[in-house]
Amino acid sequence: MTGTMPLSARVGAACRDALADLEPAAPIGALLAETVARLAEPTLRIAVAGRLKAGKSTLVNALLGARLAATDETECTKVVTWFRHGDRVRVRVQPSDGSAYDLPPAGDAIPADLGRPATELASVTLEFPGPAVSRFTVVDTPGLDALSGLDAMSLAALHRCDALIFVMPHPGAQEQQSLQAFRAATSSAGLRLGNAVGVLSQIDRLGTGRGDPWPQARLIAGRYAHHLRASVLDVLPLAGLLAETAGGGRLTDADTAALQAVAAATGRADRIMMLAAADAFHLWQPCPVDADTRRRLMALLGPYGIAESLALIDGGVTDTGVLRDELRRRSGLDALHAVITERFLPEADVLRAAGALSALDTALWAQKAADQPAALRTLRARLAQLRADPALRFSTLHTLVEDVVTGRATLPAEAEADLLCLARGRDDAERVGLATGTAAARVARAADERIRRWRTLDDSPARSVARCAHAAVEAFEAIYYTASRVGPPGNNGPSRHV
Ligand SMILES: Nc1nc2c(ncn2[C@@H]2O[C@H](COP(=O)(O)OP(=O)(O)OP(=O)(O)O)[C@@H](O)[C@H]2O)c(=O)[nH]1
Ligand SMILES: [Mg+2]
Repeated sequence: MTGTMPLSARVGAACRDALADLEPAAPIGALLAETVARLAEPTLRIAVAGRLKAGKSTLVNALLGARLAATDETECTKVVTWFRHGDRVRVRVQPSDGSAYDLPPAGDAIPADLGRPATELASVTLEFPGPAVSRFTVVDTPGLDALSGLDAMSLAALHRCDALIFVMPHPGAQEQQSLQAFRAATSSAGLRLGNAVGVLSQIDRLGTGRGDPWPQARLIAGRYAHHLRASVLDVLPLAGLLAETAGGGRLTDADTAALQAVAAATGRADRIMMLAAADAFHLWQPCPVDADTRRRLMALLGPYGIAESLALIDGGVTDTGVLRDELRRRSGLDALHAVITERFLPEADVLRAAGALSALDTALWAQKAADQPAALRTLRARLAQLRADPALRFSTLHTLVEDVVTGRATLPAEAEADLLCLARGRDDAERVGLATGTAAARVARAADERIRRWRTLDDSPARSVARCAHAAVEAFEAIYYTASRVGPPGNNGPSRHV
C-alpha cells in the first residue's frame, strides 16, 4: 500500500508514526511536527534569495502577478515573507520567540507596520486566494550582504523550502563573493542542482542602460551558468521591473495612451537623450505628458521598458493587453515560468521529499543511534529505506557533481558530462544524454554503453572517482533495466553480464 503512495507522503507518514511514539517533550518533536505539516501541504515551496537589493521582491511580485512584496525601505523588506494560498486574505506575524499574531491586511497586502521591529520577527505570512499561490508557495528572503552570507532567518527559511530561485544582479567586483555565498548557503540548506535556478537580474541596467541589453545579458548569464553548473539548472536573464509591471497587469489604458502621446511627439534622437537618465525624462521639454505621469511610467517600466514600449507603439501596437504581453516576453519572465512549470512542479513530489529529508538530517543524525529512543531509530531506518528510492538517487547525484566541478574529484571530460546529464536529466532519456522521450530501446543501448565506460573507472585508486563510478554505474543500471523492460523482447541485460 505505502509503495504506491507518493514519496513525500511516505516520508510524512514515517515522521508522523515517530511523533506518535515519542515522548511529548522530545527535542526533535517540533521539527517532526513541522515536517508532517510541511508534507501535508499540497504545494511546492519556492524560496527567492540573493544579495541585498538584487531585485528579489520585484521578481516575487512578477511571479505572483501582483505587487504584494515590498520593494521600498519598510521593515517588511527585512523579514522573511511567505506568500501562500488561503481562502481569504490573512496576515500572520511570527516573532522569533515562537508566538504568532494576526494583523488586519492593508487592502489585500501586508501593512507597512508589522507591530514589532523586524529584528524580533522570524517571518510574516500573507495568505490569499490566487492562481499563482494555488500552484506554489513563494518565500521572499531579505537580502544577504555581499560578504557575510545569509542571515540566520533566511537560512532557516531556505531549510524549509523545496526549490530555490537565486537572484544575482549584474556582475561587478562582488561576483565571486556572490557565487561563494550562494554555494555556502545552498549546500547547507540541501538546495542544489535540480531544484535551483539562477536569475541574472536587472538586465536593463547592464552596460550603459541604453539599447538592447539581451545580447550582453545572455553572455553574462551563460558565464554564470558555467560557474554554477554544479549548483543550478540554468541562469536566466530577467528585466525584473518590466516582468513585475507586465506580469502583474499594472500597465493601464491611461499608461498606454500616455506612451502613445510620447511616441507621437518624439523621434529616435530625442528618445536617446530623453531616456539617458530618469531626470532627463521627467524634465524633457516639450512633452505632451505631465511630469507626474512621466514619473509613473519611469517607475513602472524604467528606461528600457519605456524605450521598448515606444518602439512597439511605433510598430503599430495600440492595445494595452498586447503591449503588456510583448513587454512580458521581453522581460524574460516566461523562461522563468517555464523552469517552474516544466522542471520544479512536475518533480514536486521528489523535491518535497528530498527537502524534508534534508531538513531532518542534522537533527536526526547528530546523535549515535544507540543513544536515541527506539522511535527515532525506527525513523532513521525507514528514512534510510526511502532514500534508496531511485527517484532520490538522482537527487543525491548532485553532491558528486559538486565534487567534480569543485575539483575534489577529477574525471575524464566525457564522464563529467555523463554525471551532469544524470543529475540534471528530466527523464531516463535525458539522463543518458538523449532527447527526452526517446524510444526505450535507444535509451537501453545508451545506458549500456555508459555502464561499460564507467566500469573502467570503478576500481580507480582515487576514492572520489571510484565513488562517482559506483553511483553512476548503479544509476545507469537502473535506467537500463527500466528501459529494457519496455524495450524489445529477448534483451538479456547489460553487455557486461553477457
Ligand atoms: N531598473 C530596474 N530596477 C529594478 C529591477 N528589479 C528591481 N529593481 C528596483 O531595485 C530596487 C530593489 O528591488 P527589490 O526587488 O526590492 O530588491 P530586493 O532584492 O528585494 O531588496 P532587499 O529585500 O532590500 O534586499 C527597487 O527600487 C526596484 O524597483 C529591474 O529589473 N530593473
Ligand atoms: Mg526584498
